[in-house]
Amino acid sequence: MSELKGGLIGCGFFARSHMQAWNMLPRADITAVCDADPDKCCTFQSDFNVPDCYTSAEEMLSTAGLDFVDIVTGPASHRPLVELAAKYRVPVICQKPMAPSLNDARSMVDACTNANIPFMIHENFRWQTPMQALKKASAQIGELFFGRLVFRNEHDLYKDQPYLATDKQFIIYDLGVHILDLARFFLGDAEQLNAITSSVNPKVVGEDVATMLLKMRSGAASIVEISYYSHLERDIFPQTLVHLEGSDGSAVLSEDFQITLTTRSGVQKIDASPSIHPWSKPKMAVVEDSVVNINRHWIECLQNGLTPETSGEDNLKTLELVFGAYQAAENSATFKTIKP
Ligand code: NAD
Ligand code: 89V
Repeated sequence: MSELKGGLIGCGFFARSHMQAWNMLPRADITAVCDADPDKCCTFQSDFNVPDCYTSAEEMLSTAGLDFVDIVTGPASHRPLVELAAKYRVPVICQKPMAPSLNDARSMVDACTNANIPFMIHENFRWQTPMQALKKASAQIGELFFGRLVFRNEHDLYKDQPYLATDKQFIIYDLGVHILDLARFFLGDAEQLNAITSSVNPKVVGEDVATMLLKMRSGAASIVEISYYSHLERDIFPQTLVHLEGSDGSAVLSEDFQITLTTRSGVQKIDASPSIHPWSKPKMAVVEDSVVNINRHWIECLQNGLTPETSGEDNLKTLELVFGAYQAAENSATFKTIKP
């Protein structure tokens, strides 16, 4: 199969991980990059030896002859950029969170559907090696009736992502979107959600701690705990811990990617450590390796005409939970999802 020609928009912090991941995948090649800031674009182009560089996304999409585009800008620009990709009928990947409102997100999905182009949200947490291994293990524990997903640390992520300290909606929008997606990955879609939020770190504007309780459509309960102000004996950022219980046993992902699978026939220990790539910071390996995995999934979908797991349509259900959580926290009420 011939190599796919890709373009990348947004040459900031996380685009470097995207680029390293693309460079590991022989079936795709990023031949053009774009950033509204010409200095950033030039530096990125030369750091990664990319042939073409643009400061206008429209110019890139209309002239570069791309098979797909990877949007790695912040959420405020996602809708106009995805709609531009749809205008030029270029299959599109867009970073999370999909958009600042459900209305914008729905318009993005509609634009891609009308243009008949594949649209994937770059929701990488379910592509982490330990999450894929846990999903496989959970097939052995029967009908799931309980899940707890925990992401608690006090990592100084404001250094690399300074915008997070000033965003009015912070942890549920930026990080909760990943963990709520994981809840759906393991336990299926949700029908009810309740949330309690707190703003603990005085240097941060939005909420930095949230606890959510979900009733899944299957009847299972899940608890989603997220915090960026937890001073613990050991800081395990960016690990997510997961505890699943089913009718035939339990599957638990503990610190350092160790899974304990307990069934009626015994206990099995599984090491689900991610690959540490030469370009990856060891602490960030679980996230960076997941970028390689999801990018590989995109190539497979594009080359074989398959729908990506985290298509725009699918991700609307995760985003609905994000905004539902803010609504529920504000009203001290239970949010009920609309779609069956
Ligand atoms: P950043 O601010 O470092 O980089 C964004 C870049 O996009 C900037 O260089 C900016 O000039 C450029 N840009 C903005 N609008 C543009 C436009 N219309 N045309 C061309 N360029 C434009 O941001 P970041 O920290 O890299 O985050 C980018 C996205 O990645 C966010 O949505 C964030 O949530 C997501 N992210 C995901 C993960 C993950 O693990 N999945 C990790 C970090 C960031
Ligand atoms: O998704 C994010 O924006 C990052 C994280 C490191 C949690 O993946 O902050």
